Amino acid sequence: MSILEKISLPRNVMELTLEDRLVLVDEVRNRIIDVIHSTGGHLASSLGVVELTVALLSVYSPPEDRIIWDVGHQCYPWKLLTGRADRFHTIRQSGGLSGFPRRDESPFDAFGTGHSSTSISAALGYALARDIKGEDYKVVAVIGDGAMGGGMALEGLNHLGHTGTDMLIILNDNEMSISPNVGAISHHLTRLLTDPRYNRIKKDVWNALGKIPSLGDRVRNAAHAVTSGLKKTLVTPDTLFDDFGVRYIGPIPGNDLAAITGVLQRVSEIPGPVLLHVITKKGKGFEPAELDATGYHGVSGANGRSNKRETFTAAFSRTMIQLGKEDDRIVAITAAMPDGTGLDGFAAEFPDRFFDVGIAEQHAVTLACGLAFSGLRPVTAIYSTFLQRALDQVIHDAALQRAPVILALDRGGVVGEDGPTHHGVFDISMLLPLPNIRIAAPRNCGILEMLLKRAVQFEENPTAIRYPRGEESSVDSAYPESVEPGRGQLLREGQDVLIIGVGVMALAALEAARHLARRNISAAVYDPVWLKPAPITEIKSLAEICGRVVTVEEGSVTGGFGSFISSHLRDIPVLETGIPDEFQPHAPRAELISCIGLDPKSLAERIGDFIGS
Ligand SMILES: Cc1ncc(C[n+]2csc(CCOP(=O)(O)OP(=O)(O)O)c2C)c(N)n1
Repeated sequence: MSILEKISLPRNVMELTLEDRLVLVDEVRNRIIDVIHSTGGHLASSLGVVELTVALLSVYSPPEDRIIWDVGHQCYPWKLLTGRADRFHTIRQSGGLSGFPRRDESPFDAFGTGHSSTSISAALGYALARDIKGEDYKVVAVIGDGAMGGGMALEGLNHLGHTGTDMLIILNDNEMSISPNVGAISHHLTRLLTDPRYNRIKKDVWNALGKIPSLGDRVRNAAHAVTSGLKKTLVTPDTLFDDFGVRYIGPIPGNDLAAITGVLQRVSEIPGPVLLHVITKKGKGFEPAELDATGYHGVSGANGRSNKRETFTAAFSRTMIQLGKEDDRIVAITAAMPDGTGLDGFAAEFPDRFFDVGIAEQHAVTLACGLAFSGLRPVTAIYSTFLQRALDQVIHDAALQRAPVILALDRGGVVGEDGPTHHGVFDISMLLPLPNIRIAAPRNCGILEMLLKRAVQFEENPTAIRYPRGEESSVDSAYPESVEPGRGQLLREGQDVLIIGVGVMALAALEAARHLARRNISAAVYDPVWLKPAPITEIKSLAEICGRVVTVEEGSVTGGFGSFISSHLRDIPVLETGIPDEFQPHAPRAELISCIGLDPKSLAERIGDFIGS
């Protein structure tokens, strides 16, 4: 029986000897590599924190002590060691474990995450509640160097120092966000790393443990020697965090189990706000991931994508390079996702016109407004789900002031295995009520290209283009020369019902119309292309011919395009279909779409019933 198999509760980790914990580290790492190879998931970040997780569980006692993981994508070792090892193979599969911490999955997950930079605020909430209620437990936020640059983390830090409460922040520094980390905080951390004191600590640890850590008493003694050796060097004055009122300790080698456990033990006894700076290696223990931490940040499983057709991201990427060549007003902005958004190509060609602002979506949008008012044409590429962070910036800075910025919203719709924190299903409902904004949703890559080229020509007002994750469909890749705002495209004529499909849902609608035709129902299919200004006149006249309308969108049905259209079609019955008013779980995208009833067959049935009624 492996040691991992003996861990049914976290306290079992505390009961292990150091040598067993060292074996456990290897077992956890191997298990993650095996499982994520077939399921896909966030591999490199989780591999980097195996020692840190074992150390945390050797010192703290969750669930009484609250350990809060920022972003949560590095929680796989945590899941394995907090009673979920037997279900770990189900991670990210439908009905299985989530790829992120979830309060409804385990009492050991103190705070649900997926979006970045929330851990300090959440942990501080716990710490202040503990103080008010006179309770006695420890609170720890574990945050990466990428997430630390996010606005919320800095807001939390600002408040924490002011409260002076007892709380630990572990800053897990691997010098990487998804891509190499950027910004002043990142530079500051690197400077601390190159401080001779850190190298001295590393040397001490190395000497104490011996080159190959052998097991037995030697390791235990060595660990003790390390911790006492560190006593003198532990507390390094650091003006940045000390000025925030938070005691800075570090940097500490975080992939060294004996060292990190010993240091954590001591740090847990220091009262007040403390920040422990821990250095880890992203992808640790799996060579390909160590060498390419960006490529292995998130990996597809063995049954991953087919990659036969062009993805929307790739189409965006190539169009941006083309636009960059043709028009030197074009600038591009990403919030720490140059690869995911496809802006890496533009960045390589036009480094002076590309800005990676770190995990800072709010800044990314407002920065674009300033650039736009100075005559440039900024394209800010953000996943739909992360635009949620910057809603006020879109309203107050872009729409109200009519800034000609382009928001390229990738991953609009359900995204699949990353689940509810990452589905991009609220963007249409969020943006539709905003005056001045244009919103478009292409159903294929050609239309995306056309829309982007059109959007950069507008002299005034923001334009949001939302497109889904993955490849375009093989059903239809034809596209028109140009579709102006307020005009759409009739894809199929019909007399009994008008189906309006938003973005790729227009293609599901086309398929549904073919099913309906077999039942002698003649359905017209219309792709509005522009959701705002919507092609209302065209829709009204088609609706009058058909007498009934069905709207289909891969977005929240509440406040969505369907309800917007329905408000314009007073006397015509409208069936609005889309994402129902509940958070969608994690599962493959196609499976979610059919569960929601947005696949062509389900749509045809729903439409048939609607007509029958
Ligand atoms: C608000 C928000 N924007 C973007 C992301 C996408 N994202 C996930 S992990 C990550 C990098 C996090 O870097 P870091 O905190 O250093 O953790 P590491 O992966 O290096 O361990 C990013 C940008 C996100 N989860 N949340």
